[in-house]
Amino acid sequence: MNMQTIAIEEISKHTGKKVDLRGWVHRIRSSKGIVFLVLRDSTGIVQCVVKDTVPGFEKAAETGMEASVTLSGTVRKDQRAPGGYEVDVKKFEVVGPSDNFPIREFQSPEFLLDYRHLWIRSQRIQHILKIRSEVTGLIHEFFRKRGYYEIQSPILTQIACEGGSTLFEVKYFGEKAFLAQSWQLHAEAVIHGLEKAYCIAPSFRAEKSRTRKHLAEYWHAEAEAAWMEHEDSMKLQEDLVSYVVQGVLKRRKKELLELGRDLKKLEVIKPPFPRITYEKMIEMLKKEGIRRKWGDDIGVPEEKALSKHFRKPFFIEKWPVHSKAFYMKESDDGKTVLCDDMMMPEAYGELIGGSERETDVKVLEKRMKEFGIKEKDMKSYQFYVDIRKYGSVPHSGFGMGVERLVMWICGIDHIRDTIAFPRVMNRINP
Ligand code: NSS
Repeated sequence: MNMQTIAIEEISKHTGKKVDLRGWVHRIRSSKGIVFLVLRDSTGIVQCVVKDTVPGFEKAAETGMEASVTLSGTVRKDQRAPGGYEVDVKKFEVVGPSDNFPIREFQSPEFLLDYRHLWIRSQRIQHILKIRSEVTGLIHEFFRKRGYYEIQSPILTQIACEGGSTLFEVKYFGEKAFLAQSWQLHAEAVIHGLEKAYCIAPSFRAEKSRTRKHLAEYWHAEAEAAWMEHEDSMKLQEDLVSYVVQGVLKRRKKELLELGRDLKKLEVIKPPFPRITYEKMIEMLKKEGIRRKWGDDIGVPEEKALSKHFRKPFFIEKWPVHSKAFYMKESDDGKTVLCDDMMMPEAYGELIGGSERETDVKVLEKRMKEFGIKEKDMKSYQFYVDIRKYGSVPHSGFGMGVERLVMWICGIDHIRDTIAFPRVMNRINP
């Protein structure tokens, strides 16, 4: 299509002038010799009026929702039109017809997921995907400004970074392999050369429960740095989240407002974020009438009770040794590890999991046994232990769920709409 078309968002600059437009039919209705058609492109929507004197009027009158069209017309200011402008069409053509578009108003979430390949055109999903694109762009920007190198790590592995219960198994030339749960264990090797590394990559978790915030395939923004201790890692995490949120506020305000997001909830996101220890968390929960004993994990009721106390994201640090992963460095108290979970406000739950890593080979090997890594599997982890034997340095890192961040920034209630084609337990299509 070699027409010199303009984007719909540019329409106000062309008042009184003739323009060429192309896009899809968002809505259409006709009455007595006139067709009102709302045209959509990736930048917005505009109402176009086709009268029966216009060449192509018959085609316009028969056009179905979501047909692709090109048209030429004159831009007119009109307070009553959505967006404040209207186009008086002089010429109209259908590029790709569309009969009986299956999506109508008020359809169930499951129906919309079955037709995700078409629902993806909706204004709502487009706003979210634009915000998502901004989020990943800002994450890259943040790390690069701070001298981090982007590193890709293997997706096919034989190691379980986050325990065996959520591994996806695949066949690897006759051997058993898994889809990566995290880049972390390989990244720890990389930072003994590059010092600072980050990635945005897919991670896989065979989550066997249906929740509002778990995907089987999600995008994971992870960072790892040599010489970085637990405290510095938390500073990096709060800086990252603040940078992304402020960036989205600046660049995607329109989409946030269209989604009905309360911007005040985002404006306050600036460092520092409050910190509480796991021990303090148990006390806070007790005051809320929720009893949790040392070593217990928390779920949605606890997240809700805690988040009432915070307007910003907050850290829960220093969890009991055996409640987290094998690789975390033991604190001086001997019973906790130097780790943090960053929790989102408004009861959105965990956004980031991070820790300083254990560097003592003996402690690490002891932990691997305690966490159930079998002797026969040890050869796959040998590289990880090896890193500690040759010029080991204190180091830390963390992982942030991109969809979790997008979900909270957009203020939406289910993670599935933060990614173009969600993968959850009962769905691998389209
Ligand atoms: O399991 S984590 O808590 N931590 C790790 O994977 C570390 N190895 C990361 C690291 O230190 N490099 O996952 C990190 C984050 C977690 O806080 C969530 O925001 C997100 O990854 N996450 C998920 N998002 C969507 N769906 C699922 N299933 C999911 N699991 C974790």
